[in-house]
Amino acid sequence: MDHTRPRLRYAVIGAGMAGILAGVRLGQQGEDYTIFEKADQLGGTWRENRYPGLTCDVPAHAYTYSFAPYAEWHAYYATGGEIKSYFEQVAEKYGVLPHIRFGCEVVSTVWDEERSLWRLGLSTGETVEAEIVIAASGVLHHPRLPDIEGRESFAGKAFHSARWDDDAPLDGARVGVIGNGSTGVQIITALKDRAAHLVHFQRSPQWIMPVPYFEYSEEEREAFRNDPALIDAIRYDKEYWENIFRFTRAITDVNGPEIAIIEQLCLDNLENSVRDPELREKLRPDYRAACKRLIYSWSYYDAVQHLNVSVEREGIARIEPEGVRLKDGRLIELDTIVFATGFHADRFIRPTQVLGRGGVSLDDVWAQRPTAYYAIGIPDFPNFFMLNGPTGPVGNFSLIDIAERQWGYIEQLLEPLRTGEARTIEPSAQAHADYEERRIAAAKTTIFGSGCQSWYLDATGVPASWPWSYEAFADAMAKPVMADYRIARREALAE
Ligand code: NA7
Repeated sequence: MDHTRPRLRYAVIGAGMAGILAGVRLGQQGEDYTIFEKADQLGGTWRENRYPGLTCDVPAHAYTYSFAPYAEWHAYYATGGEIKSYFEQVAEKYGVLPHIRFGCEVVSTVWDEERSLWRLGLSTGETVEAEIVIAASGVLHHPRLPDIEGRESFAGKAFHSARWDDDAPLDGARVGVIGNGSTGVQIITALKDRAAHLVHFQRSPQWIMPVPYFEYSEEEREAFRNDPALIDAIRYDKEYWENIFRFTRAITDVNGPEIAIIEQLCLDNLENSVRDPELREKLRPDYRAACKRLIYSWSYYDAVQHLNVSVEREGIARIEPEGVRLKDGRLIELDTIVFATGFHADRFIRPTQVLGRGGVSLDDVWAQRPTAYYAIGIPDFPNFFMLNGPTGPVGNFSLIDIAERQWGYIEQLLEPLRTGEARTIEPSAQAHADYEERRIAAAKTTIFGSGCQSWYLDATGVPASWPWSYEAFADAMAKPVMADYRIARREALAE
């Protein structure tokens, strides 16, 4: 059937890595789009986190858009500041910046069935319309403060790692870091030479995977500038990708040989790096490797062996004006406390109020757990697509690569809307229910569900992530099963 191409407006929510990706791609296709960003700068997680030692644990050359390699990384792993600057440069180079409305939070987005469009309420008081919403609002951006008695009573500076206080005493000060995820580990590593006394409060020890670290010389950067093939050789390094494939297979095979190899590598790292047997035992995890997100570090075990650094495994009884009172009665006096206690990982686009067909609220649909068909869309939320939404892959690999694959999938869903053949598209309720049933059954058997606490788990204790291999994800994203979609043709609704 011949249709005229309709005018489509795209509202992209969030100017982080995924929102910029959407902007680049929509711009290349000449589409009419606006990115709404609540903050006054872009960069998402790389804007919000500024703590000392902030590093991406994906090799820098693998943590770029496939279409925008970058020669300037200072080292094999990039700092947060470098990554933010990279996104700023990409947004500028690809003409995305003029499409971003900064300081403009989307507070609601409501589906108008009659007109087949979304009405977005903005923090500025305006209402704007868009036929298509791309939710690129990030995952880990609602800080989770610990529920520790007396938290507010501390007399010094106390703050969450993602709300860094530049006035807090660090140099020559007594600093406590509560939390032992990637963030806590990176902060300890960065402060070991600055604080007079640095205390790492660990509720659970971590598996620490040793990784190489080296800086690139100016000559090497010059070579990268002149020959992008050198960058590709790192980005597409066979061994690196085999490790990723092996890692995701390991996640799905808790008794298999591959997870055993990971555990052995980490245990060897502990044995070979930590000299004091008492400290070594304190740092030894008692759950399966990769159950929590593996920590990649080349320097943490060295840092905790510095004389001014101590590891505290005794539970915290409360926080007092002078410091942290432990359950054994000791008081650790401190000037600064950093809560590296993670994020509410189940929020996604919320608190934005999202109302789909018939006024159905996303909050209600997600009352038990956030879900989406193949992590992309939700029944009754037409023309609404998520990047890095719930049940997407998580692990020690590049979320940029994940978002690019998701965008490739979304583009295929957009095609019938762009040609004018269809007015709306969304996954069918049946397809979504089948996907969730299979996903939950598989997720329970992954390493994430092997009995530890982590941000990977939903409120019912089921891992909230993609439970199959990386290859399976790549295959699924390569081509949508269009029969699983409910497509409203222009004239009539056809299932
Ligand atoms: P994570 O990985 O969620 O880690 C949070 C840490 O905080 C973890 O060690 C928790 O211990 C600890 N925690 C949380 N609440 C408390 C209380 N009440 N007392 C003591 N310790 C507590 O957050 P990150 O910011 O490090 O990293 C998040 C992700 O960002 C990371 O995975 C990367 O993808 C980037 P627990 O293990 O629960 O015993």
